[in-house]
This record gives sequence, C-alpha cells and structure tokens, in this order.
Amino acid sequence: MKGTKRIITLFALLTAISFSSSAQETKKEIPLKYGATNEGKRQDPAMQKFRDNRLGVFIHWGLYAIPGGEWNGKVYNGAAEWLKSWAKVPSDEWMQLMDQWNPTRFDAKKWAKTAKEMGAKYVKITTKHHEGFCLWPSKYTSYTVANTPCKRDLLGEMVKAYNDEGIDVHFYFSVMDWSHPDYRYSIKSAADSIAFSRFLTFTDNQLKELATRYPTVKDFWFDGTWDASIKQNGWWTAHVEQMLKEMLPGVTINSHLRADDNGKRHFDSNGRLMGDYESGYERRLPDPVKDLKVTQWDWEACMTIPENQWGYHKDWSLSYVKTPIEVIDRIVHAVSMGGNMVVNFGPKGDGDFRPEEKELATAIGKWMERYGEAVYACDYAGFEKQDWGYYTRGKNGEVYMIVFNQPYSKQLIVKTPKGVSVEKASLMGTKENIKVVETARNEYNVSVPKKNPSEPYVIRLQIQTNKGSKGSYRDALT
Ligand code: FHN
Repeated sequence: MKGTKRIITLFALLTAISFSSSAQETKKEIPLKYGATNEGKRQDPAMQKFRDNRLGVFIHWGLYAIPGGEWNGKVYNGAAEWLKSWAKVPSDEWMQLMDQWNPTRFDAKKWAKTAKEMGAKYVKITTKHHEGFCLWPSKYTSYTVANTPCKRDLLGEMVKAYNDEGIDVHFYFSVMDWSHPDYRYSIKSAADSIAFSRFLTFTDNQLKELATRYPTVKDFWFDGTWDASIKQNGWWTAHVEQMLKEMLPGVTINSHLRADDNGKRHFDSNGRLMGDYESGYERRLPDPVKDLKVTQWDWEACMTIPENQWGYHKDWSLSYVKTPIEVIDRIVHAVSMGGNMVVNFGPKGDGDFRPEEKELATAIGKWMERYGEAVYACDYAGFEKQDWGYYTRGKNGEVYMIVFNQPYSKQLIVKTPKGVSVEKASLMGTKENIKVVETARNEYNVSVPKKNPSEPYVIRLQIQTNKGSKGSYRDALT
C-alpha cells in the first residue's frame, strides 16, 4: 500500500514538473520573420490623429449596388455585396453590370457634406470589393469605372471632396478578387503557386497605383485576407505593410492584412498585434466588463445599420434596422473602451443614399454636435462600468458619463478607482451643475439632471487624483 502511495506521489510530481516545463516552453518567444512590427501602441502624430478621429463612415459602393440583393427575380437575404456568390453568377456575366454603371445622382461634394454634418472625421471607401470592380481607373484590369458609361474617376472625386471638408480618407481594399483568373483560395500545386504569385504582383501594382494616384490617403483597410493562400504567404502581407509605409509615411494599416510565418492572423504567434490597429470587431463590440484587454492596443470596429448589409440592398425589412440611439450607443461603447467606430452606408446604384441613411446621419450629427466633446480624442476612463451607460476620458483628464439608461432612483452610481475623487459635475451643453454626494469609500451618487433630457446625455465630472474619499469608512467584517 505504502509503495503504491509513493508511486502515485512520484507520478503526480513528474506530471507537475512536465506541466510546468511545458508552460515555460509555451512562454518562450517564437522566432518570427513576419511577426508584429510595432512595440505597443504607435505614438506618432498620424496614429494620434487616427485615434482622435474616433468616428468614421464606411462606404460600400460597387456593382452590387445595381441589383441591390435581387438576381433574376429572386431576392437574396444575405449581404448584398455578396450577391454574385449567393446567386452563383459567373464573373463575366456579373461584370456586364458595368454597362449599367452610370450613377447620375452621385455628387462627391454632397456625400462629403453628409459625412461632415454627421460628425465623421474620416471615411473608409471601398476602392475594390470582392467582386473586383475598381472605383478608380486602374491600368491593371479592365474592370474599372473607366470602362463604364460613367467613365469618371469616382474615387478621385471622393478623395478630393472629403479632403476639402477636412475629412481623412481611408481605403478599403479587398485582396480576394473574384474577377481575377489567378486568384487562388489555397495553393495545392506548383501551377497554383505560379498563378498566385502573378496575382500578388497584380495586387502590389494596384496598391502602388492607389498610393501614387491618391497620396493624401491616410489608411489602408484590408479585407478578404482569410483564405489559406494568403495565410500561406505571410511574407507577402509583411511586405505590403512595409511597401505602403515606405510610400506613404505615417499611413496606418489594419490587422486584417497580416499573417505571420505560421499563418496566424491579426495577432502573431507571440500574441503581438500585427498592423497598427485591430480590426476584428465587425458588427460586434468587445464586452465592456470582460474584454478590457482591448484597451491595451488601438482598435476600430465597423458596423452595419441593418443586421448585415454593407452594400445597397433594396429591402431593409428583411432584418432588424438599428435606430439612431442604438447606433450612438455603439459609437460611445467603442470609444469608452479606447476604440474607433465606423458606421456603414451603402449608396444606391444611382449614387444617392436611401432616406433612412440620410435620416440616421442627421440624427447622429445632431447628437455629436452637442456631445462630441465626450467622443472625439477621448479614451478609456478606467472607471468600473455602471448600468446607466459609459465613461470616457478626455485629453485633460476630465471624465464623461454618457447616460443611456435613466434610473428610477434618479441617482447615477459612480465608483472611482482608489485615490480618485469626484469634485464637481455639470450637464454638458448647459450651465446646470449636478449634485454629487459621496455615499461610501470611492462611491458617489450623481443626480440626474433636473429636467429629464429626452436623449442620451453627458455629465462632465471634475475629478481629482491622489485624494480619495473624504469620509472615514470601515469595511464590513464578514
Ligand atoms: O465580406 C466582407 C463584407 O462584405 C464587408 O465588406 C465587411 C466589412 O467589414 N468585411 C467582409 C466580411 O468580414
């Protein structure tokens, strides 16, 4: 019996040793040629500007805007920009839509004005979506605006118009290109490898063309990079990042582009973020309590207004459509965790926006005009999340409470970190001072405004650090 006990103890010891040494092994740095290039958050002015912008608009505009989700009389509920795939339309047939591409109502200046009035500080434009149609006259393919009845360089017009309004332009670019004969989903043979390397050269050429023709572009947002073919060519993603950064000093690049030596995407095999900011939050947001790790790096989320329509779909009744307050909630949610938010618009084939989108832009603009101080250039505040809404922190250390849920108690609970006290509170956009009562150690009741605002509102807190609570408190002995 004693012998058996000893064997069990020895076995447990050996298992523990082998577990702890394997834990140590996993901690070892994996040597990488194509891993992350930045150490921590970039702090240069271009990145700071990207971060301070906080609110952007996404424009998904391509041939898919013409059928708007319907092919041969059948309406497909899936994302409209994927219609070619849902309806299994061959590329040559799909590209015949180019004959109908004549957006007579397109007015870049109006688009830029709409974005400005909405309070957007930047725009992300689909230069080329998965279908392969280019909004600029690329000399590397015939599938471009130049070969449509429209003929104009629509991308160039947009870059100029948005820049004239002081709005930064970011380029969305899909690497996956359904129109290109050399694109491969995976590399299974030497022939695939040769074709795909021709495709990568074509892509390099298009990217260099974009960077040269439109040098004011501030960011490249890559998409369609999830296929095995790209993961097998992590070197190429590192090369593109370097190439664009050499051509356009200060340019920012999303994590979507990157794969490392082992095909790991977004974060390399050592867990470091690749690219300049994380771009994995599409139509979802990190949990404000459980996912605070995101505050350690820069990130940007993007969101559709219906559940999942990026390009124009003629029937929005097929899924839930977010209200302006729900969209504002998501913008603030992102900023409260140190992220940016990009709200998507899918203009029609004629170049106009649907009325719902115009109304939404106006509603967001109205709110941002009044409360934008709590959004632009703001960051994670470091305060414990409360049910009434979100906190953000301004550049001068002021803390904002953005209240979405009005409590019956008429008291908004604020719990401050150790050593931080709330000195004063005021309602943004008014001269009203708000009553603050310390209720326990590092806990305060902040009164709701005298008159209930009929919209989410912002209370500005004046806080002091290295001070803490004034009362003498004793924790319960339990
Ligand atoms: O497939 C695309 C989709 O159509 C859309 O462009 C979004 C935008 O973030 N990105 C891809 C889906 O992840």
